[in-house]
Amino acid sequence: MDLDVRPQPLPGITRLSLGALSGLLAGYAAIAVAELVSAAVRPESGPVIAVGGAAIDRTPSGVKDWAIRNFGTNDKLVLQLGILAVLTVLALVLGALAARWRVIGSAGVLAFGVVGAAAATSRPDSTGLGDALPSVVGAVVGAGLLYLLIGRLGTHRARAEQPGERTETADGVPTAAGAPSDRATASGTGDEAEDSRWDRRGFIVAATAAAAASTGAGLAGRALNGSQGQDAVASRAKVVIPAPSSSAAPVPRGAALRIKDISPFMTPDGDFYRVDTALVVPKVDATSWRLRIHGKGVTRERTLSFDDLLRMPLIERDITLTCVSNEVGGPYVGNARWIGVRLADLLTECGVRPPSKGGPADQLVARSVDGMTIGSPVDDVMDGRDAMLALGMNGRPLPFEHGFPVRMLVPGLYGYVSACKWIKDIELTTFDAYDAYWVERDWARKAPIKTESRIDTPKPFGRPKAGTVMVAGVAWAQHRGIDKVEVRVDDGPWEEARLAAEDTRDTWRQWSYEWTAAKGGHTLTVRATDRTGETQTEKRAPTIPDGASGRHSVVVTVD
Ligand SMILES: Nc1nc2c(c(=O)[nH]1)N[C@H]1C(S)=C(S)[C@@H](COP(=O)(O)O)O[C@H]1N2
Ligand SMILES: [Mo]
Repeated sequence: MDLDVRPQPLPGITRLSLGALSGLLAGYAAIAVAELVSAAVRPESGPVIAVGGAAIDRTPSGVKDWAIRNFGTNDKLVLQLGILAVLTVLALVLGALAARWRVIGSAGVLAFGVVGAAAATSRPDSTGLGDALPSVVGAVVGAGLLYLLIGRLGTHRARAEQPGERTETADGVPTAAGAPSDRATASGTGDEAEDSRWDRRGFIVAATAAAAASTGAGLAGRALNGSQGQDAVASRAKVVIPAPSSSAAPVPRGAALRIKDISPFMTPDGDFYRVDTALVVPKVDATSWRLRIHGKGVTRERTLSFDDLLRMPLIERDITLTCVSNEVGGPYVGNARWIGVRLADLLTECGVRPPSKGGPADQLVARSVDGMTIGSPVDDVMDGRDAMLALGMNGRPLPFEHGFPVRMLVPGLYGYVSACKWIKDIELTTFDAYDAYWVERDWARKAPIKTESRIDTPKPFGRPKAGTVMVAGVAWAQHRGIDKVEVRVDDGPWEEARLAAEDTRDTWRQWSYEWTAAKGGHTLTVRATDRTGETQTEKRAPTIPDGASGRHSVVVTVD
Protein backbone atom coordinates (compact mmCIF):
# COMPACT_ATOMS: atom_id res chain seq x y z
CA MET A 1 0.00 0.00 0.00
CA ASP A 2 1.44 3.35 -1.03
CA LEU A 3 0.32 6.00 1.41
CA ASP A 4 1.97 8.75 -0.56
CA VAL A 5 -0.25 8.47 -3.56
CA ARG A 6 -1.81 11.86 -4.38
CA PRO A 7 -5.13 12.03 -2.53
CA GLN A 8 -8.32 12.13 -4.53
CA PRO A 9 -11.83 13.21 -3.46
CA LEU A 10 -13.72 10.26 -2.12
CA PRO A 11 -16.42 8.42 -4.02
CA GLY A 12 -19.76 8.89 -2.24
CA ILE A 13 -20.14 5.35 -0.97
CA THR A 14 -16.61 5.19 0.36
CA ARG A 15 -17.08 8.54 2.03
CA LEU A 16 -20.26 7.30 3.68
CA SER A 17 -18.57 4.10 4.85
CA LEU A 18 -15.55 5.92 6.23
CA GLY A 19 -17.97 8.34 7.92
CA ALA A 20 -19.77 5.42 9.53
CA LEU A 21 -16.42 3.96 10.60
CA SER A 22 -15.50 7.34 12.09
CA GLY A 23 -18.80 7.34 13.98
CA LEU A 24 -18.03 3.90 15.37
CA LEU A 25 -14.54 4.99 16.46
CA ALA A 26 -15.97 8.16 18.03
CA GLY A 27 -18.60 6.17 19.90
CA TYR A 28 -15.99 3.68 21.06
CA ALA A 29 -13.74 6.52 22.24
CA ALA A 30 -16.64 8.20 24.06
CA ILE A 31 -17.60 5.02 25.93
CA ALA A 32 -13.99 4.16 26.71
CA VAL A 33 -13.14 7.62 28.00
CA ALA A 34 -16.37 7.67 30.01
CA GLU A 35 -15.40 4.33 31.55
CA LEU A 36 -12.04 5.76 32.54
CA VAL A 37 -13.59 8.92 34.02
CA SER A 38 -16.23 6.87 35.84
CA ALA A 39 -13.45 5.14 37.73
CA ALA A 40 -12.62 8.54 39.22
CA VAL A 41 -16.28 9.28 40.05
CA ARG A 42 -18.13 5.99 40.74
CA PRO A 43 -18.46 2.87 38.56
CA GLU A 44 -22.24 3.43 38.45
CA SER A 45 -21.80 6.82 36.78
CA GLY A 46 -20.60 5.40 33.43
CA PRO A 47 -23.13 6.01 30.63
CA VAL A 48 -23.94 2.36 29.85
CA ILE A 49 -24.59 1.54 33.50
CA ALA A 50 -26.45 4.83 34.02
CA VAL A 51 -28.64 4.48 30.95
CA GLY A 52 -29.21 0.82 31.85
CA GLY A 53 -30.20 1.77 35.37
CA ALA A 54 -32.47 4.56 34.19
CA ALA A 55 -34.02 2.10 31.73
CA ILE A 56 -34.64 -0.36 34.57
CA ASP A 57 -36.28 2.40 36.63
CA ARG A 58 -38.57 3.29 33.74
CA THR A 59 -39.28 -0.13 32.27
CA PRO A 60 -42.99 -0.97 32.60
CA SER A 61 -43.49 -3.69 35.20
CA GLY A 62 -44.76 -6.10 32.54
CA VAL A 63 -41.62 -5.81 30.43
CA LYS A 64 -39.37 -6.13 33.46
CA ASP A 65 -41.25 -9.17 34.59
CA TRP A 66 -40.89 -10.63 31.12
CA ALA A 67 -37.16 -9.91 31.13
CA ILE A 68 -36.67 -11.52 34.54
CA ARG A 69 -38.67 -14.51 33.34
CA ASN A 70 -36.83 -14.98 30.08
CA PHE A 71 -33.31 -13.96 30.95
CA GLY A 72 -33.35 -14.68 34.66
CA THR A 73 -30.32 -13.31 36.39
CA ASN A 74 -28.81 -12.68 32.93
CA ASP A 75 -31.38 -9.92 32.40
CA LYS A 76 -28.76 -7.31 33.30
CA LEU A 77 -26.21 -8.65 30.83
CA VAL A 78 -28.84 -8.77 28.09
CA LEU A 79 -29.82 -5.17 28.89
CA GLN A 80 -26.22 -3.94 28.66
CA LEU A 81 -25.57 -5.83 25.43
CA GLY A 82 -28.78 -4.33 24.07
CA ILE A 83 -27.64 -0.82 24.97
CA LEU A 84 -24.27 -1.43 23.30
CA ALA A 85 -25.98 -2.76 20.18
CA VAL A 86 -28.22 0.31 19.97
CA LEU A 87 -25.22 2.59 20.54
CA THR A 88 -23.31 0.83 17.76
CA VAL A 89 -26.11 1.40 15.26
CA LEU A 90 -26.53 5.03 16.35
CA ALA A 91 -22.76 5.63 16.08
CA LEU A 92 -22.71 4.23 12.54
CA VAL A 93 -25.66 6.42 11.54
CA LEU A 94 -24.20 9.54 13.16
CA GLY A 95 -20.89 8.91 11.42
CA ALA A 96 -22.59 8.55 8.05
CA LEU A 97 -24.51 11.77 8.70
CA ALA A 98 -21.28 13.47 9.71
CA ALA A 99 -19.76 12.54 6.34
CA ARG A 100 -22.36 14.83 4.80
CA TRP A 101 -22.85 17.36 7.61
CA ARG A 102 -19.72 17.40 9.70
CA VAL A 103 -21.10 19.47 12.60
CA ILE A 104 -24.33 17.51 12.89
CA GLY A 105 -22.42 14.31 13.57
CA SER A 106 -20.47 15.86 16.41
CA ALA A 107 -23.58 17.60 17.77
CA GLY A 108 -25.29 14.20 17.78
CA VAL A 109 -22.49 12.68 19.84
CA LEU A 110 -22.78 15.55 22.32
CA ALA A 111 -26.55 15.02 22.48
CA PHE A 112 -25.94 11.40 23.54
CA GLY A 113 -23.57 12.72 26.17
CA VAL A 114 -26.43 14.80 27.53
CA VAL A 115 -28.69 11.72 27.61
CA GLY A 116 -26.02 9.75 29.49
CA ALA A 117 -25.44 12.61 31.91
CA ALA A 118 -29.17 13.02 32.54
CA ALA A 119 -29.52 9.28 33.16
CA ALA A 120 -26.58 9.23 35.56
CA THR A 121 -27.79 12.18 37.63
CA SER A 122 -31.42 11.01 37.70
CA ARG A 123 -30.68 7.63 39.27
CA PRO A 124 -31.92 7.34 42.84
CA ASP A 125 -28.41 6.59 44.07
CA SER A 126 -26.86 9.56 42.25
CA THR A 127 -24.44 11.47 44.42
CA GLY A 128 -24.76 14.68 42.44
CA LEU A 129 -23.62 16.47 39.33
CA GLY A 130 -20.29 14.64 39.39
CA ASP A 131 -22.15 11.64 37.99
CA ALA A 132 -22.61 13.59 34.74
CA LEU A 133 -18.86 13.90 34.26
CA PRO A 134 -18.10 10.55 32.55
CA SER A 135 -20.82 11.05 29.93
CA VAL A 136 -19.89 14.69 29.31
CA VAL A 137 -16.14 14.13 29.02
CA GLY A 138 -16.68 11.01 26.91
CA ALA A 139 -19.04 12.84 24.57
CA VAL A 140 -16.71 15.82 24.16
CA VAL A 141 -13.83 13.51 23.26
CA GLY A 142 -16.07 11.49 20.91
CA ALA A 143 -17.46 14.61 19.22
CA GLY A 144 -13.97 16.06 18.78
CA LEU A 145 -12.65 12.83 17.36
CA LEU A 146 -15.53 12.53 14.91
CA TYR A 147 -14.95 16.11 13.76
CA LEU A 148 -11.26 15.43 13.29
CA LEU A 149 -11.73 12.15 11.41
CA ILE A 150 -14.39 13.58 9.10
CA GLY A 151 -11.99 16.46 8.41
CA ARG A 152 -9.53 13.94 6.99
CA LEU A 153 -12.18 12.91 4.46
CA GLY A 154 -12.16 16.38 2.87
CA THR A 155 -15.08 18.79 2.84
CA HIS A 156 -18.21 17.59 1.19
CA ARG A 157 -19.25 21.15 0.37
CA ALA A 158 -16.04 21.96 -1.52
CA ARG A 159 -16.59 18.95 -3.71
CA ALA A 160 -20.14 19.96 -4.44
CA GLU A 161 -18.92 23.31 -5.66
CA GLN A 162 -16.76 21.71 -8.30
CA PRO A 163 -18.33 21.90 -11.70
CA GLY A 164 -19.32 18.42 -12.79
CA GLU A 165 -18.73 17.13 -9.30
CA ARG A 166 -22.29 15.98 -8.89
CA THR A 167 -22.05 13.69 -11.90
CA GLU A 168 -21.81 10.31 -10.30
CA THR A 169 -22.38 6.89 -11.72
CA ALA A 170 -25.17 4.80 -10.33
CA ASP A 171 -22.98 3.19 -7.71
CA GLY A 172 -21.72 6.48 -6.44
CA VAL A 173 -18.35 6.57 -8.16
CA PRO A 174 -17.69 10.07 -9.47
CA THR A 175 -16.73 10.43 -13.09
CA ALA A 176 -13.22 11.41 -13.94
CA ALA A 177 -14.47 14.90 -14.76
CA GLY A 178 -15.33 15.42 -11.14
CA ALA A 179 -11.82 14.93 -9.88
CA PRO A 180 -9.95 18.15 -9.40
CA SER A 181 -6.64 17.74 -11.07
CA ASP A 182 -4.73 20.27 -9.10
CA ARG A 183 -4.87 22.30 -5.91
CA ALA A 184 -5.47 25.66 -7.57
CA THR A 185 -8.73 24.72 -9.28
CA ALA A 186 -10.38 23.34 -6.17
CA SER A 187 -11.31 26.64 -4.62
CA GLY A 188 -10.14 30.17 -4.00
CA THR A 189 -8.50 29.51 -0.64
CA GLY A 190 -5.60 27.18 -0.06
CA ASP A 191 -7.31 25.72 3.02
CA GLU A 192 -10.44 24.73 1.18
CA ALA A 193 -8.29 23.25 -1.53
CA GLU A 194 -6.53 21.14 1.03
CA ASP A 195 -9.83 20.17 2.61
CA SER A 196 -11.48 19.02 -0.57
CA ARG A 197 -9.00 16.17 -0.86
CA TRP A 198 -9.21 13.13 1.28
CA ASP A 199 -6.21 12.74 3.50
CA ARG A 200 -5.81 9.01 3.48
CA ARG A 201 -2.64 8.87 5.49
CA GLY A 202 -4.03 11.35 8.02
CA PHE A 203 -7.24 9.35 8.38
CA ILE A 204 -5.52 6.03 8.84
CA VAL A 205 -3.08 7.45 11.37
CA ALA A 206 -5.80 9.25 13.32
CA ALA A 207 -8.20 6.30 13.24
CA THR A 208 -5.53 3.84 14.36
CA ALA A 209 -4.30 6.13 17.11
CA ALA A 210 -7.87 6.77 18.29
CA ALA A 211 -8.69 3.05 18.36
CA ALA A 212 -5.52 2.27 20.29
CA ALA A 213 -5.96 5.14 22.75
CA SER A 214 -9.63 4.23 23.30
CA THR A 215 -8.73 0.61 23.97
CA GLY A 216 -6.10 1.77 26.45
CA ALA A 217 -8.52 4.14 28.18
CA GLY A 218 -11.27 1.53 28.24
CA LEU A 219 -9.05 -1.19 29.66
CA ALA A 220 -7.58 1.17 32.24
CA GLY A 221 -11.11 2.25 33.23
CA ARG A 222 -12.23 -1.37 33.48
CA ALA A 223 -9.25 -2.28 35.62
CA LEU A 224 -9.72 0.71 37.93
CA ASN A 225 -13.45 0.10 38.26
CA GLY A 226 -12.81 -3.60 38.86
CA SER A 227 -10.34 -2.86 41.62
CA GLN A 228 -12.75 -0.55 43.41
CA GLY A 229 -14.33 -1.81 46.54
CA GLN A 230 -11.08 -3.32 47.83
CA ASP A 231 -11.83 -1.72 51.19
CA ALA A 232 -15.22 -3.43 51.17
CA VAL A 233 -13.66 -6.77 50.27
CA ALA A 234 -11.09 -6.35 53.04
CA SER A 235 -13.76 -5.35 55.56
CA ARG A 236 -15.80 -8.43 54.67
CA ALA A 237 -12.78 -10.70 55.04
CA LYS A 238 -12.26 -9.37 58.58
CA VAL A 239 -15.83 -9.94 59.78
CA VAL A 240 -16.19 -12.48 62.57
CA ILE A 241 -19.82 -13.10 63.43
CA PRO A 242 -20.21 -13.93 67.14
CA ALA A 243 -22.17 -16.96 68.26
CA PRO A 244 -25.89 -16.20 68.28
CA SER A 245 -27.66 -15.83 71.61
CA SER A 246 -30.57 -17.70 70.04
CA SER A 247 -29.39 -20.47 67.72
CA ALA A 248 -31.47 -22.19 65.11
CA ALA A 249 -32.22 -25.78 66.00
CA PRO A 250 -30.35 -28.22 63.80
CA VAL A 251 -32.30 -28.97 60.62
CA PRO A 252 -34.39 -32.08 61.46
CA ARG A 253 -32.93 -35.18 59.87
CA GLY A 254 -36.10 -35.90 57.99
CA ALA A 255 -36.34 -32.42 56.46
CA ALA A 256 -34.01 -33.24 53.60
CA LEU A 257 -35.21 -36.16 51.50
CA ARG A 258 -32.68 -38.21 49.60
CA ILE A 259 -34.27 -37.93 46.18
CA LYS A 260 -32.42 -37.26 42.97
CA ASP A 261 -33.15 -33.83 41.43
CA ILE A 262 -35.19 -32.48 44.33
CA SER A 263 -34.23 -28.91 45.39
CA PRO A 264 -31.72 -29.25 48.26
CA PHE A 265 -33.35 -28.22 51.53
CA MET A 266 -30.64 -25.60 52.07
CA THR A 267 -29.92 -23.68 48.89
CA PRO A 268 -26.17 -23.40 48.33
CA ASP A 269 -25.02 -19.72 48.20
CA GLY A 270 -23.98 -20.03 44.56
CA ASP A 271 -27.43 -21.33 43.54
CA PHE A 272 -29.40 -18.81 45.57
CA TYR A 273 -31.44 -16.70 43.20
CA ARG A 274 -30.59 -13.03 42.89
CA VAL A 275 -33.10 -10.35 41.97
CA ASP A 276 -32.28 -6.65 42.18
CA THR A 277 -31.95 -3.52 40.08
CA ALA A 278 -28.21 -3.06 40.62
CA LEU A 279 -26.14 -3.25 37.42
CA VAL A 280 -23.04 -2.89 39.57
CA VAL A 281 -23.17 -4.91 42.80
CA PRO A 282 -22.71 -2.34 45.60
CA LYS A 283 -19.46 -2.90 47.49
CA VAL A 284 -20.00 -1.39 50.89
CA ASP A 285 -17.17 -1.03 53.40
CA ALA A 286 -18.51 -2.42 56.68
CA THR A 287 -16.17 -0.24 58.73
CA SER A 288 -17.72 2.99 57.45
CA TRP A 289 -21.26 1.62 57.02
CA ARG A 290 -23.99 3.21 59.13
CA LEU A 291 -27.68 2.49 59.60
CA ARG A 292 -29.98 5.29 60.66
CA ILE A 293 -33.35 4.60 62.27
CA HIS A 294 -35.72 7.54 62.37
CA GLY A 295 -39.21 8.77 61.53
CA LYS A 296 -42.70 8.84 62.97
CA GLY A 297 -42.93 7.55 66.50
CA VAL A 298 -39.17 7.09 66.87
CA THR A 299 -38.49 8.61 70.26
CA ARG A 300 -34.84 7.54 70.38
CA GLU A 301 -33.34 8.00 66.94
CA ARG A 302 -30.23 5.89 66.39
CA THR A 303 -27.34 5.60 63.98
CA LEU A 304 -25.67 2.21 64.22
CA SER A 305 -22.34 0.93 62.97
CA PHE A 306 -21.67 -2.65 61.89
CA ASP A 307 -19.78 -3.24 65.16
CA ASP A 308 -22.79 -1.94 67.10
CA LEU A 309 -24.88 -4.67 65.48
CA LEU A 310 -22.24 -7.33 66.15
CA ARG A 311 -22.38 -6.43 69.85
CA MET A 312 -26.15 -6.96 70.05
CA PRO A 313 -27.80 -10.31 70.80
CA LEU A 314 -27.98 -12.24 67.54
CA ILE A 315 -30.62 -14.67 66.36
CA GLU A 316 -30.02 -17.46 63.88
CA ARG A 317 -32.96 -18.62 61.78
CA ASP A 318 -33.79 -20.66 58.70
CA ILE A 319 -35.91 -18.57 56.35
CA THR A 320 -37.09 -19.27 52.82
CA LEU A 321 -37.02 -16.16 50.66
CA THR A 322 -39.33 -15.78 47.65
CA CYS A 323 -39.56 -13.23 44.86
CA VAL A 324 -42.91 -11.85 43.81
CA SER A 325 -41.74 -12.26 40.20
CA ASN A 326 -41.62 -16.04 40.64
CA GLU A 327 -43.99 -17.74 38.22
CA VAL A 328 -45.87 -20.83 39.33
CA GLY A 329 -43.16 -23.52 39.15
CA GLY A 330 -40.45 -20.86 38.87
CA PRO A 331 -36.94 -20.72 40.36
CA TYR A 332 -36.95 -17.50 42.44
CA VAL A 333 -37.21 -19.11 45.83
CA GLY A 334 -34.35 -20.18 48.08
CA ASN A 335 -33.75 -21.31 51.63
CA ALA A 336 -30.85 -20.31 53.85
CA ARG A 337 -29.72 -20.07 57.47
CA TRP A 338 -29.48 -16.41 58.39
CA ILE A 339 -27.98 -14.69 61.40
CA GLY A 340 -28.75 -11.16 62.52
CA VAL A 341 -30.34 -8.72 64.92
CA ARG A 342 -34.03 -9.02 65.75
CA LEU A 343 -35.56 -6.00 64.12
CA ALA A 344 -38.54 -5.73 66.49
CA ASP A 345 -36.21 -5.51 69.51
CA LEU A 346 -34.17 -2.78 67.87
CA LEU A 347 -37.29 -0.83 66.91
CA THR A 348 -38.66 -1.16 70.43
CA GLU A 349 -35.38 0.27 71.78
CA CYS A 350 -35.95 3.22 69.46
CA GLY A 351 -39.38 3.77 70.97
CA VAL A 352 -41.34 2.39 68.00
CA ARG A 353 -44.76 0.90 68.71
CA PRO A 354 -46.71 -0.95 66.01
CA PRO A 355 -50.04 0.60 64.95
CA SER A 356 -51.85 -2.24 66.72
CA LYS A 357 -50.36 -0.84 69.94
CA GLY A 358 -51.13 2.76 69.08
CA GLY A 359 -47.96 3.67 67.16
CA PRO A 360 -48.30 6.38 64.50
CA ALA A 361 -46.33 4.62 61.73
CA ASP A 362 -47.76 1.67 59.81
CA GLN A 363 -44.99 1.46 57.21
CA LEU A 364 -41.28 0.79 57.66
CA VAL A 365 -39.32 2.05 54.66
CA ALA A 366 -35.86 0.57 54.20
CA ARG A 367 -33.43 2.42 51.93
CA SER A 368 -30.33 0.90 50.39
CA VAL A 369 -27.05 2.47 49.37
CA ASP A 370 -28.14 2.03 45.73
CA GLY A 371 -31.32 4.03 46.22
CA MET A 372 -33.78 1.13 46.48
CA THR A 373 -36.74 1.70 48.79
CA ILE A 374 -38.72 -1.20 50.26
CA GLY A 375 -41.77 -0.73 52.44
CA SER A 376 -42.99 -3.30 55.01
CA PRO A 377 -45.96 -3.23 57.38
CA VAL A 378 -44.74 -2.34 60.88
CA ASP A 379 -47.36 -4.68 62.33
CA ASP A 380 -45.83 -7.63 60.48
CA VAL A 381 -42.28 -6.72 61.47
CA MET A 382 -43.25 -6.46 65.17
CA ASP A 383 -45.83 -9.26 65.52
CA GLY A 384 -43.37 -11.71 67.01
CA ARG A 385 -41.99 -13.22 63.84
CA ASP A 386 -38.23 -13.27 63.32
CA ALA A 387 -37.85 -10.20 61.13
CA MET A 388 -34.17 -9.37 61.21
CA LEU A 389 -31.30 -7.26 60.05
CA ALA A 390 -29.25 -10.13 58.67
CA LEU A 391 -25.45 -10.00 58.82
CA GLY A 392 -24.74 -13.57 57.84
CA MET A 393 -25.96 -16.23 55.42
CA ASN A 394 -25.14 -19.91 55.83
CA GLY A 395 -22.42 -19.28 58.40
CA ARG A 396 -20.58 -16.53 56.56
CA PRO A 397 -20.92 -12.77 56.21
CA LEU A 398 -23.51 -11.95 53.54
CA PRO A 399 -22.15 -12.30 49.99
CA PHE A 400 -21.98 -8.89 48.26
CA GLU A 401 -24.72 -10.01 45.84
CA HIS A 402 -27.02 -10.74 48.74
CA GLY A 403 -26.59 -7.46 50.54
CA PHE A 404 -23.31 -7.20 52.48
CA PRO A 405 -22.93 -5.84 55.07
CA VAL A 406 -26.57 -5.88 56.20
CA ARG A 407 -29.94 -6.72 54.71
CA MET A 408 -33.45 -6.96 56.02
CA LEU A 409 -35.58 -10.10 56.09
CA VAL A 410 -39.19 -10.55 57.15
CA PRO A 411 -40.40 -14.16 57.06
CA GLY A 412 -43.64 -14.48 55.11
CA LEU A 413 -43.33 -11.40 52.88
CA TYR A 414 -42.09 -11.31 49.30
CA GLY A 415 -38.60 -9.85 48.92
CA TYR A 416 -39.71 -6.59 47.32
CA VAL A 417 -41.68 -5.65 50.47
CA SER A 418 -39.23 -6.97 53.06
CA ALA A 419 -35.73 -7.94 52.07
CA CYS A 420 -33.80 -4.70 51.42
CA LYS A 421 -30.16 -5.50 50.58
CA TRP A 422 -27.28 -3.06 51.27
CA ILE A 423 -29.61 -1.31 53.70
CA LYS A 424 -28.52 2.05 55.12
CA ASP A 425 -31.65 3.73 56.45
CA ILE A 426 -34.90 2.77 58.14
CA GLU A 427 -37.68 5.33 58.23
CA LEU A 428 -40.95 4.88 60.07
CA THR A 429 -43.78 6.42 58.08
CA THR A 430 -47.25 5.57 56.80
CA PHE A 431 -48.53 3.81 53.69
CA ASP A 432 -50.59 6.94 53.01
CA ALA A 433 -47.56 9.17 53.04
CA TYR A 434 -45.11 7.19 50.97
CA ASP A 435 -44.93 4.70 48.09
CA ALA A 436 -41.73 2.66 47.81
CA TYR A 437 -39.90 1.89 44.53
CA TRP A 438 -41.96 -1.10 43.34
CA VAL A 439 -45.25 0.32 44.56
CA GLU A 440 -44.64 3.33 42.33
CA ARG A 441 -44.33 0.75 39.55
CA ASP A 442 -47.75 -0.83 40.05
CA TRP A 443 -46.87 -3.61 42.50
CA ALA A 444 -49.02 -4.03 45.60
CA ARG A 445 -48.26 -2.12 48.81
CA LYS A 446 -48.58 -5.28 50.86
CA ALA A 447 -47.65 -8.73 49.66
CA PRO A 448 -47.63 -11.77 51.92
CA ILE A 449 -46.19 -14.83 50.19
CA LYS A 450 -48.86 -17.03 48.60
CA THR A 451 -49.06 -20.74 49.37
CA GLU A 452 -47.31 -22.51 46.51
CA SER A 453 -45.79 -25.83 45.55
CA ARG A 454 -43.44 -26.95 42.81
CA ILE A 455 -42.63 -30.25 41.12
CA ASP A 456 -38.83 -30.57 40.86
CA THR A 457 -38.79 -34.06 39.43
CA PRO A 458 -39.68 -35.43 36.92
CA LYS A 459 -38.79 -32.49 34.70
CA PRO A 460 -41.28 -31.13 32.16
CA PHE A 461 -41.35 -33.35 29.06
CA GLY A 462 -39.28 -35.91 30.92
CA ARG A 463 -39.42 -39.58 29.83
CA PRO A 464 -39.48 -41.71 32.97
CA LYS A 465 -39.67 -45.50 32.70
CA ALA A 466 -42.97 -47.20 33.47
CA GLY A 467 -43.24 -48.53 37.02
CA THR A 468 -42.44 -46.63 40.20
CA VAL A 469 -41.58 -43.00 39.48
CA MET A 470 -40.57 -40.66 42.28
CA VAL A 471 -42.46 -37.37 41.99
CA ALA A 472 -40.99 -34.80 44.35
CA GLY A 473 -40.54 -31.13 45.02
CA VAL A 474 -40.99 -28.31 47.52
CA ALA A 475 -43.94 -26.40 48.96
CA TRP A 476 -43.94 -23.11 50.85
CA ALA A 477 -46.28 -20.88 52.81
CA GLN A 478 -43.82 -18.92 54.93
CA HIS A 479 -44.89 -18.04 58.43
CA ARG A 480 -48.00 -20.16 58.12
CA GLY A 481 -46.34 -23.50 57.43
CA ILE A 482 -47.24 -26.35 55.10
CA ASP A 483 -49.58 -29.05 56.40
CA LYS A 484 -50.38 -31.11 53.35
CA VAL A 485 -49.25 -31.65 49.76
CA GLU A 486 -51.29 -33.59 47.22
CA VAL A 487 -50.50 -34.85 43.75
CA ARG A 488 -52.89 -35.59 40.95
CA VAL A 489 -52.19 -37.67 37.87
CA ASP A 490 -54.17 -36.49 34.84
CA ASP A 491 -57.77 -36.00 35.99
CA GLY A 492 -57.52 -38.60 38.75
CA PRO A 493 -58.13 -38.08 42.45
CA TRP A 494 -55.81 -35.97 44.63
CA GLU A 495 -53.38 -38.31 46.39
CA GLU A 496 -51.59 -37.25 49.52
CA ALA A 497 -47.84 -36.90 49.14
CA ARG A 498 -45.34 -37.78 51.86
CA LEU A 499 -44.17 -34.61 53.62
CA ALA A 500 -40.58 -34.27 54.76
CA ALA A 501 -40.14 -33.14 58.36
CA GLU A 502 -40.79 -29.45 58.95
CA ASP A 503 -37.82 -27.29 59.86
CA THR A 504 -39.83 -24.17 60.77
CA ARG A 505 -42.99 -22.61 59.45
CA ASP A 506 -40.77 -19.96 57.84
CA THR A 507 -39.09 -22.52 55.59
CA TRP A 508 -40.26 -24.52 52.66
CA ARG A 509 -40.98 -28.21 52.98
CA GLN A 510 -39.94 -31.02 50.69
CA TRP A 511 -42.46 -33.64 49.61
CA SER A 512 -42.49 -36.82 47.54
CA TYR A 513 -45.01 -39.13 45.98
CA GLU A 514 -44.39 -42.63 44.65
CA TRP A 515 -46.25 -42.83 41.41
CA THR A 516 -47.00 -46.12 39.72
CA ALA A 517 -46.67 -44.85 36.19
CA ALA A 518 -48.34 -46.47 33.20
CA LYS A 519 -47.00 -45.96 29.70
CA GLY A 520 -48.16 -42.93 27.77
CA GLY A 521 -48.48 -39.18 28.19
CA HIS A 522 -49.45 -37.88 31.65
CA THR A 523 -49.92 -34.60 33.44
CA LEU A 524 -48.80 -34.34 37.06
CA THR A 525 -50.22 -31.54 39.18
CA VAL A 526 -49.41 -30.53 42.76
CA ARG A 527 -51.20 -28.48 45.39
CA ALA A 528 -50.35 -27.56 48.96
CA THR A 529 -52.45 -26.74 51.99
CA ASP A 530 -51.08 -24.37 54.62
CA ARG A 531 -51.60 -24.47 58.39
CA THR A 532 -54.50 -22.06 58.23
CA GLY A 533 -56.30 -24.82 56.30
CA GLU A 534 -56.16 -22.85 53.06
CA THR A 535 -55.46 -24.95 49.96
CA GLN A 536 -53.37 -23.42 47.20
CA THR A 537 -55.80 -21.89 44.75
CA GLU A 538 -56.13 -23.19 41.23
CA LYS A 539 -57.00 -19.68 40.11
CA ARG A 540 -54.21 -18.46 37.89
CA ALA A 541 -52.91 -14.98 38.66
CA PRO A 542 -49.96 -13.22 37.04
CA THR A 543 -47.00 -12.14 39.17
CA ILE A 544 -48.17 -8.51 39.07
CA PRO A 545 -49.37 -7.02 41.38
CA ASP A 546 -48.93 -9.32 44.39
CA GLY A 547 -47.53 -12.66 43.26
CA ALA A 548 -48.48 -15.51 40.93
CA SER A 549 -51.03 -18.12 41.90
CA GLY A 550 -52.22 -21.35 40.32
CA ARG A 551 -50.98 -24.90 40.33
CA HIS A 552 -47.78 -26.29 38.92
CA SER A 553 -48.21 -29.03 36.34
CA VAL A 554 -45.61 -31.12 34.55
CA VAL A 555 -46.28 -33.10 31.39
CA VAL A 556 -44.27 -36.30 30.94
CA THR A 557 -44.19 -39.27 28.62
CA VAL A 558 -43.78 -42.60 30.37
CA ASP A 559 -41.80 -45.09 28.25
N1 LIG B 1 -31.20 -2.88 47.44
C1 LIG B 1 -32.05 -3.77 46.92
N2 LIG B 1 -32.59 -4.71 47.71
C2 LIG B 1 -33.45 -5.62 47.21
C3 LIG B 1 -33.82 -5.60 45.84
C4 LIG B 1 -33.24 -4.60 45.02
O1 LIG B 1 -33.50 -4.51 43.81
N3 LIG B 1 -32.35 -3.71 45.59
N4 LIG B 1 -34.69 -6.55 45.36
C5 LIG B 1 -35.57 -7.20 46.31
C6 LIG B 1 -36.24 -8.36 45.75
S1 LIG B 1 -37.42 -8.06 44.56
C7 LIG B 1 -35.99 -9.63 46.18
S2 LIG B 1 -36.94 -10.92 45.67
C8 LIG B 1 -34.88 -9.91 47.11
C9 LIG B 1 -33.96 -10.95 46.51
O2 LIG B 1 -32.89 -11.19 47.38
P1 LIG B 1 -31.66 -12.05 46.85
O3 LIG B 1 -31.16 -11.38 45.59
O4 LIG B 1 -30.67 -12.06 47.95
O5 LIG B 1 -32.20 -13.43 46.56
O6 LIG B 1 -34.12 -8.75 47.40
C10 LIG B 1 -34.88 -7.59 47.59
N5 LIG B 1 -33.98 -6.56 48.04
MO1 LIG C 1 -38.43 -9.96 44.20
